[in-house]
Amino acid sequence: STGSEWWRTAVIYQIYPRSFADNSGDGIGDLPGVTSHLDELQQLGVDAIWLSPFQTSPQKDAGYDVADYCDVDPLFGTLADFDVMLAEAHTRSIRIIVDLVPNHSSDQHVWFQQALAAAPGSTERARYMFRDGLGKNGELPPNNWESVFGGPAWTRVTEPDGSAGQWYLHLFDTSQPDFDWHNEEVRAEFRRVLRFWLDRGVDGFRVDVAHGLIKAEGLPDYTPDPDAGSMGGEELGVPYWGQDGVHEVYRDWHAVLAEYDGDRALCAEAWMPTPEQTALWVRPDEMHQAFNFAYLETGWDAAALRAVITRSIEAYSAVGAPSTWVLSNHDVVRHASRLALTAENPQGHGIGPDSPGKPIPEVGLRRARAATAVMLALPGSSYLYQGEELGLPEVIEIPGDARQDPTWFRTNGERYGRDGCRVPIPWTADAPAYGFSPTGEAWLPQPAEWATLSRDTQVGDADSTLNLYRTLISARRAHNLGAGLLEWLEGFGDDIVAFRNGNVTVIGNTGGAPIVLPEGLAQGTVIATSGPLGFTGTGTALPADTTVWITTD
Ligand code: ISL
Repeated sequence: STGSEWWRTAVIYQIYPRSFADNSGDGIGDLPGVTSHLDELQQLGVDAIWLSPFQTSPQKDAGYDVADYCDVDPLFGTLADFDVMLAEAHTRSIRIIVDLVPNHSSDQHVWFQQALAAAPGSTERARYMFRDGLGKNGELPPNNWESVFGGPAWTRVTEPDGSAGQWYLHLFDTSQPDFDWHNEEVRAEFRRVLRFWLDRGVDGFRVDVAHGLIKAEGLPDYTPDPDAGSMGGEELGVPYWGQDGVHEVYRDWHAVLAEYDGDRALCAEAWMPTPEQTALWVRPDEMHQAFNFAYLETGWDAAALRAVITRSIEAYSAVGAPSTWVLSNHDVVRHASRLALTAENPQGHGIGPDSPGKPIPEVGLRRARAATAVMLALPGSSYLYQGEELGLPEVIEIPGDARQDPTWFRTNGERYGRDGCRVPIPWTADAPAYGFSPTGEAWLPQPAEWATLSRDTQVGDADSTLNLYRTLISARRAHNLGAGLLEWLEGFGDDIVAFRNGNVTVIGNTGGAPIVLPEGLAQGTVIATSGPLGFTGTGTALPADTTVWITTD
């Protein structure tokens, strides 16, 4: 990964630090834990790591509530530990991108504490979104917006003199006040934060809620259409997502990164409804990548996959950006469960963490392997989420008193939240904590099946999910698939995803029955397969829920 614009073709592995590896023994993962497992990531073959937040935080939203953007939370180690990790990663040719959370800070950030102590109308308040309430005594919130985590998006403060006071906006938890991005002081501060990490040597940033920084003028009421989905459907009507002014911020950041050598990159978490809308974030003078959530939201369904892949490649290449592909992250149900057959969700559509149903684990894992084998053959850059290379399922049985996600608390247990995809990684089959922690218990309970899914258990098994990922990533590199061009193959039937990328032919079977491969392909070399192939009287069969990579020359 030394070429220029490495991010165009990279395989990027998301580490959720609190659940990756615990070195200190407190049951929470940390940066020395990351350093101690870099060899395994090098063997997996990833080009870069994206680290979810490790900065100073009271951890009300697992670190997405930052109190100091330029330091490491003691839970995760120190800045010196960060520097060691970065250097050790670079030694192994693994780049590091860090999470940046600009939409909101923690309520423990010094600026918010100053804002609370200052008067309405002060410069301290102007860094956040304070407003007077409505009603006779300001007892009603300034508008009807709801928090993404449930409940109202406004909280009323008590003024320094003890009176009931103004309200502040928080699109997420009450502990995550939104910044006012029209404020030049906020903009200057984030340029400083970017430079702080760029100077330390990071290769880029994943930008949290990159669609939310600017709110519509006048903060108009907004009532979501329940049928349109969380993003408000294809109409750009949500007054806090995707407002035009947000792009100015990223043009500014693009210029900051361009001052540095070494191809630093910005990746937008802009959860917009369509690839065309997301592509606005990756115009040539803005960010370099944007997560393709339309792809993540597509189930294991050939017609839907063909459509979203075509549409994504068109939308991103129209602005000169690479497509990205992603199946899992720390906010959604793990795809080994999401893609499983359920009565309500026959093709695994949807991403809701809140009603995963009762997936059939064998079907889920088979489809997850097949879906990953499609994804890693696509041109562009792919994101992996820690644990998917082990085929980890969503953990559904977490007792209420062990749950930690604010969504669970803010909805009184009506929405499970995202803990099920955040359960600490099993490194070994043994106690304590399946090798996650040297002592003590993992911060979320780990299920008994972690023993058979552990990395140690899988590493020597040629058919394991771990070895499938290793094979796919190394074949992807050997055949330069990230930089290739996709050419659809016709004539395989509705349930089949079939394409060529360079000299590799990829056939994925999303249907319920095996298909017989045409003779030309059957005589080729199978360079990777997500599951065992079958044989019928007439030739090689590709079973249901299986993807194969074949070269014919
Ligand atoms: O916009 C959305 C749809 O309502 C959300 O999906 C939103 O994009 C997403 O929740 C943002 O997630 C990120 O920011 C959150 C944090 O809790 C998540 O973990 C993070 O990935 C607040 O910082």
